[in-house]
Amino acid sequence: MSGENAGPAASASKPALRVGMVGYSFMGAMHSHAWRTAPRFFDLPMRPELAVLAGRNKSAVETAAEKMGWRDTETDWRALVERDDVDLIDICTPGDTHAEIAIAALAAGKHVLCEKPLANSVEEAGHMAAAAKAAEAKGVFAMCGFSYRRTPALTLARRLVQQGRIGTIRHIRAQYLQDWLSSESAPLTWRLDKSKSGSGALGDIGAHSIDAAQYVSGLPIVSVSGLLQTFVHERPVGGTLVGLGGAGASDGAKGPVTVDDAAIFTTRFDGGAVGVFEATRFALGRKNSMRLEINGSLGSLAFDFENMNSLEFYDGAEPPETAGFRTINVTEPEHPYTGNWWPAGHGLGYEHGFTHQVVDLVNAISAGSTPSPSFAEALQVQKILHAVEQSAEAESVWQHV
Ligand code: SOE
Repeated sequence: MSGENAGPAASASKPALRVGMVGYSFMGAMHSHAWRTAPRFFDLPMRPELAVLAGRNKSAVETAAEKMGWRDTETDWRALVERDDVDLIDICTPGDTHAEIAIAALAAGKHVLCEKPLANSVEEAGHMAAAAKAAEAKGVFAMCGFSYRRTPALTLARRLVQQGRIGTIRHIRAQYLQDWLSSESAPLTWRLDKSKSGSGALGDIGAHSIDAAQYVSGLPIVSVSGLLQTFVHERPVGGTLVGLGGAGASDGAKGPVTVDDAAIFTTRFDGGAVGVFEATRFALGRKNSMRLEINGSLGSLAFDFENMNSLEFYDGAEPPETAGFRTINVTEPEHPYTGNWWPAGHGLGYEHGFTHQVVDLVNAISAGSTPSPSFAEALQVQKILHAVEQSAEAESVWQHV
């Protein structure tokens, strides 16, 4: 069965895939939407069910379950992973909890989908990858949620690289620019607490760029040199969250920011290509500008998530007189995933990458094949994050991954 472009079929006869999810805020809502929507637009070999939602606060988790369509709730993830009416655990919590939940779930024979970055340290990620490898021998699978690679334009970019249209890759330029921390009054949230998030812009959004760059180019990063910067060292505790930022309480109470606000690093890729990466949540005016540009011997590609339904392509084979970047509207049935959605030309949004993630995961589980990005692949990303931190600490000494 083709995952990318196969429409839905009658589902009653399909085996159920009963999902248990931990966490119900931004990512939890997004994943709930994806589990619900995937079987309505794609012909999946299994029938996902929103079975049990877990969260510590009983009334809050019950309200979330009601709103997002979950059948039952738990207030302890340990009880969730032991339930025999759940087949898969979806982890949508901050990074400090990923390893414990994922390892327990895999030991209990549940498939796992875990939000990115895989963990808060290479050590934890290594344990998770080992647990996933052991589980796989028993037909239990784990995947990490790097959703951007399922944006049709980025999947198409990879396809063009694989078709040889770009030739030998020389440069990879990746920027992930947001601005929700620009104001010094934005409150101190878990994303700014290293003990919860592992790192700041580096792991939160730089990790997406690393995954996308390696996925599209097919080239692994082998060494890095980085710098990290924190601009605002203290932020208000409490206050009103608006989206991810907003205004902190004005009563004067402040707490320390323990992560990087900006991460900049250069990389070498296997085979000789070079990369420049930048991740920040202080690029005022840039909302979710996840950009990737690749220059090869035969062509170039450029993508910006703020214009996510298109891909810029420069074909070096065209005569110089008429050559130039042209915009491919990645909205046609010939494009990855898009044929399952709206009539040609109508476009997709942020949430579709998460739905495609569910589609690919369910297809892999049903086929008994390793989903990608596997925990082993996500461990390699974790090693790159760590190498950037080490390099930054040592003031730009090259670090091998
Ligand atoms: C915040 O920077 C954030 O929500 C990330 O945590 C997500 O992974 C990214 O998709 C959007 O921005």
